[in-house]
Amino acid sequence: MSVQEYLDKHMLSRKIEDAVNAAVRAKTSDPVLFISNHMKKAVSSVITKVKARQILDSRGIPTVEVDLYTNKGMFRASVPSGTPIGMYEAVELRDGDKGTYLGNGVTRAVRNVNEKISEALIGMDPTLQSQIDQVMIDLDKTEKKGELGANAILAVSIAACKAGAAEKEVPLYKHIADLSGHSNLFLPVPAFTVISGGKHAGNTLAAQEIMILPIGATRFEEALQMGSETYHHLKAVITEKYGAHGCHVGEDGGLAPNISSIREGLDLVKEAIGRTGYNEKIKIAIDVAATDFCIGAKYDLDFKSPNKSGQNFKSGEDMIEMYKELCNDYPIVSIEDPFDKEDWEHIRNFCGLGICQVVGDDLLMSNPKRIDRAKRESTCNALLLKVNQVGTLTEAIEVVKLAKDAHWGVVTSHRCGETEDSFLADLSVGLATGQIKAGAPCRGERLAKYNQLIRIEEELGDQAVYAGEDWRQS
Ligand code: 2PG
Ligand code: MG
Repeated sequence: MSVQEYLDKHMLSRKIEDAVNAAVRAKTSDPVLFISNHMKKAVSSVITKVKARQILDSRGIPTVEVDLYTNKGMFRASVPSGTPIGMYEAVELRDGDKGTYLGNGVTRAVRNVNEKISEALIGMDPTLQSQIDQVMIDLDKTEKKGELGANAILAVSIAACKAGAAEKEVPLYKHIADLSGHSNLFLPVPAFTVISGGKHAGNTLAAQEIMILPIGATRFEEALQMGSETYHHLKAVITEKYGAHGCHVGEDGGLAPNISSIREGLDLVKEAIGRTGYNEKIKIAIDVAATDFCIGAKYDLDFKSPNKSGQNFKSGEDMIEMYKELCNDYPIVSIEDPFDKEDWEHIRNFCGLGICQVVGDDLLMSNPKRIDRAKRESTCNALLLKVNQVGTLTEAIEVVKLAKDAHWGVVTSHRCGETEDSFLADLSVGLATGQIKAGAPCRGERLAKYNQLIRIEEELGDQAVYAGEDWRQS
């Protein structure tokens, strides 16, 4: 490495220039001492070590955890994982050795952090998030981060962000807001998954999630209380109707009674909301995840009932009619992935009706090109942000900007395979997304996020603003 490259890598030229400028401004009589003290302070804030390991996520499947060290201490981050959807998302690097963890090991990604990324980042200033992310992108050299693995890169990116906040001595959400260039901080409206289905549960419900949104709460803490109370009333409603075994939970912590229609699930949720007395303060959202049961041009709503599969096929038009009726009969304000990820025609037609928020998750895969197309064709009006489909924090910030430029709603989202990392909470506040989906108000890996939002609200005190009725405009 040449001297110039070394200076550039560690941002030393800029720091030396800053120190000299400060000495000139101070008109110091001892510039050498002044500059050396200034430099000592400036270079104290560097990454000194990056160490990764393999841990297990909430499904018991390996994922990557990183400890990133600076002179300020150790900063830990781990990455979530979900059901892979396709060619547009960043690559989650897995070992593929069927004899170990059924092929799901991440030791290659871990090695990439310990051997390649670590060497490239040591000496860098942790506050310079975009440079850190760019170094990893350049090192990877592939479009979808397939060489180092997005799971390796993202874990380091998040750990660096935590180190950057500590370096600046500001809360994590504040550092994220600075990085994204705005000053609005909102506590998001939580979308609590209360009923699980689809690929997330063993029942026969085709749709993946029924969620509740406490839009009428005045504070996040109150929203969490409403969510918890509704969840427990729902448990009682389900127990009365299906017995206690109806209260097993799916991967996101939602209850998974053996129901087979969305209407059945919505009736249970409506009954539970009624018992809380919160009524119109709580709205409903659905993640249909329709890609999972689209066969050809038809939707198989009985895809999980082996005896009935194929008998309840619906066309795209039938699905639009079904959604219209559901939105009419229940307080539904948001539907995610109502159609297959390539069924641009029907989602556009449905979105055009303007009945509710239409969220693109599998449709968009948090991919800028797909977001651009959706903006041009008006196929949805909200983004589900899954940071691990993007791969770095800097790019995730850009993706959110794309959505906000189109005046879309933005939902900061967990994955079905989560860890106890609470980063998502700070991210949703720092990016002022107005909405967060982190599963049920139940199970530790989900509550890691919601409980962190309680702490953030407490820390912000009088400055805390709950997105509430402005959940889509934050
Ligand atoms: C979704 C997510 C989270 P997964 O579809 O919105 O619930 O699921 O992580 O399986 O993609
Ligand atoms: Mg989804």
